[in-house]
Amino acid sequence: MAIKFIEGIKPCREGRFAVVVSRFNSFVCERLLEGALDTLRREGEVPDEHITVVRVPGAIEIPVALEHLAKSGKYDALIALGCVIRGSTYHFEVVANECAKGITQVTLSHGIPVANGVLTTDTLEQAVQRAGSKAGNKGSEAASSALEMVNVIKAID
Ligand code: INI
Repeated sequence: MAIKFIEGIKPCREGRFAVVVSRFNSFVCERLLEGALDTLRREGEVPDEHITVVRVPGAIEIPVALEHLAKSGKYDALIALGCVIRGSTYHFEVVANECAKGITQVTLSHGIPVANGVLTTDTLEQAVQRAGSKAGNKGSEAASSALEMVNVIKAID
């Protein structure tokens, strides 16, 4: 008996994706969005008409937008992009934890991949490094994971 391996490939021309991006720390979040869109188009070969971008005020609002997108049944995967910086708020833990918890809840309750591209850093400098400079682009990584998971789930089902 041969082992059956299920692995996602990246091109996903038929897939439909929604990206939820926070406006808080928009300087960073817009770079994450650029990375995510670039990866969906180039790696995933996803046509623009299969991509929806939803802007929300802050990371706290990301899960509720994800919940409605998931409930609509129109998307194969969702991508969450945001930036929570410890130095800029006394309620860093609340914002970061509630956002992460909400993302997990949506992905498990609807059974669709939600890629977590929400940065949580101590400083703005660390965030900038993860948004397209020396530490890569977390938005692009999240999009890549969403592409792979759509194909993995298709292969499992
Ligand atoms: N939202 C963020 O996305 N990042 C932050 O760093 C942040 N800080 O620092 O407070 C933040 N706060 C706003 C929050 O997400 C909500 O938009 C706000 O509380 C209204 O519900």
